[in-house]
Amino acid sequence: MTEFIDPNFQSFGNQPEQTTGELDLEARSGLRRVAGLSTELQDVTEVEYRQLRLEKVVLIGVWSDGDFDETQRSLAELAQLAETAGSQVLDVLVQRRDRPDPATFIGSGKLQELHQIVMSTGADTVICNGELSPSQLSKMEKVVKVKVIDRTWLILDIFAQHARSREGKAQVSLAQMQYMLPRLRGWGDALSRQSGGIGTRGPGETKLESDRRRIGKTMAKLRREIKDMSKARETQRAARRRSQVPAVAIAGYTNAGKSSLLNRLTSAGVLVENALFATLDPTVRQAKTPSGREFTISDTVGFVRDLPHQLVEAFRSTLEEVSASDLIVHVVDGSDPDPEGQLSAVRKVLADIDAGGIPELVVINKADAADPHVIDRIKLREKNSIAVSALTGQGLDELIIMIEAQLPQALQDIKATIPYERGELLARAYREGTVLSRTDTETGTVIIAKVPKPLANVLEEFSG
Ligand SMILES: Nc1nc2c(ncn2[C@@H]2O[C@H](COP(=O)(O)OP(=O)(O)OP(=O)(O)O)[C@@H](O)[C@H]2O)c(=O)[nH]1
Ligand SMILES: [Mg+2]
Repeated sequence: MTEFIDPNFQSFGNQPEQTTGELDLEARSGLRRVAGLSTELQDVTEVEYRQLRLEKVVLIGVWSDGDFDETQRSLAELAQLAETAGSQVLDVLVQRRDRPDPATFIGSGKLQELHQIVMSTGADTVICNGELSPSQLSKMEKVVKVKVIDRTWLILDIFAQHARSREGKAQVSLAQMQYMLPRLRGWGDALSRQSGGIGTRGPGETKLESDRRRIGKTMAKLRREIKDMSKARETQRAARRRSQVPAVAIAGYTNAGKSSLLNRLTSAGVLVENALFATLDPTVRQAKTPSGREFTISDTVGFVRDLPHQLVEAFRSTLEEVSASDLIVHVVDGSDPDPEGQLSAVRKVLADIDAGGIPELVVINKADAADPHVIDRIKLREKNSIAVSALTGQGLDELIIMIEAQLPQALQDIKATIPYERGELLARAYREGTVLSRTDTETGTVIIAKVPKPLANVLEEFSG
C-alpha cells in the first residue's frame, strides 16, 4: 500500500464495519481505495527476476451494481492480471456511480483526482477495470497524462507475453490488431509518447504506425496462416474420429489446475505455473481407462470473466480441441472465492464456441485447499461433479471411472437379420449406430452396421 493518504479517500479494507448505506453522499461519489490489493514487496524482486519492465500501475474501477464484495473480487482479479503482466500495483481505486461515464469512464471531476494520485505515487500507467471506447481512452489520457489501458488490452498483453508457438503468436497478433483497429488514432498518440511496457509488447506493436488498410491486409494474412497451421490438428482429429478414439477436453477458468490435472492423469509434462494464462497452446495426450479403453485428453488455454471476444475469435481453431470433443472435463478451482462465478464465465465461452451442448463433467479441483462446505454447495448444484486434488491425488481414481462411464459407447461391427416384426431394433440401429448396408429379404432386413455394445448384444440373437 502506498504511504499517500488523502482525507477524501476511504479505505474499505481498514474500515470493515462501514456499510454502503452508511456512506454519506460525498463519499459515495468519491474515489475509494481498495486496501490489500497492492503488490507485495517480494513480488517486485520476482518481477525483476523475470526481466520484465516493471511498471507502476494504478487500477481504477467503477462500482455500479451488485455488492461491493463482487466489485472487490473483480478488482483483485485485475490486480492479479496486472501482476501477471509484470507490473507493480501501487494503488487500487473505485468510484461509486450508476454506470461508467460514457465520456471518461469515471466522472470527469474524479479524473483530476486520479491525475493527482498518479503524480503522487509515481505511477506510469492506469488500468481500467472494463473495456474502454477509443474516445474514453484518449480523453482519459489527456487528463491523467500517463498511459491508460483497459482490462481487455491487459489480457491481450499477457497472451502476447505467453505465446510460444508460431500459431499462438499469430492468434494473439490477430486479436491485438482487431482490438487496435478502431483505436488507431488514440493509441498512436499514447504510444508515441510512451514506449515499452504493458500494451506495447507483442507482435501487434510494430504495426501501430501503419494505416488501417495495411493492418487489414496483415489480419487477412494472419487468418490464412492460422487456418493453415490448424490443418495438421484438424487432420489428426479426423483420424481419431475415424478410429473412434473418443476425445476428452479439459476446459476451465485460468489457474484452476487444468495442466496439473492433465499431468496427473497422463504424466504429460505440461507447464504448471501459478500464473494466469500459463497455457496457450493445446496439448493432446493418449490415455487409457482402467478397463483398457483408449481415449485422448487435451489441455488448452484457460478462460476468464469477459474473455476479450477478439481472443475467442482468434483462438477459435485452438479452441476446436474443446468444441470437437466428446466430453468436457470442466475444471473449477474449489478454493476460489467465487467458484460458481468461474463456472458460469466458462460456460459463456463454451456456448460462444459452440461447445455448449457437449456432455460436461465438473471437476472441483484443489479440494485440499477448499472449504468442504463450498465443495458440498457446488456438488449440490452440479449433479455431475466430483471433488479432486491434482496436488495430492485425492479423487483421481474415481474421476477416471467417471470419465470412462461418460465416454461415448464404443461401436461394434455386426451383421444381423432383423425380423420385420422387430422394426424397433432396426430403428435403434439407425439411431444409435451407423448402418452401412441394408437388404430386405424374405425373413427380415439384413443389415451390416456399427452399433454400441448393448445393442450388439441384443442383435446377437439375429446375427448372420
Ligand atoms: N492446492 C492446490 N493447488 C493446485 C492444485 N492443482 C493445481 N494447483 C496449483 O494451481 C496453480 C495453477 O495450476 P495450473 O495447472 O498451471 O493451472 P491451469 O488451469 O493449467 O492454468 P492456466 O494454464 O494458466 O490457465 C499452480 O500453482 C498449481 O500448483 C490442487 O489440487 N491443490
Ligand atoms: Mg495450464
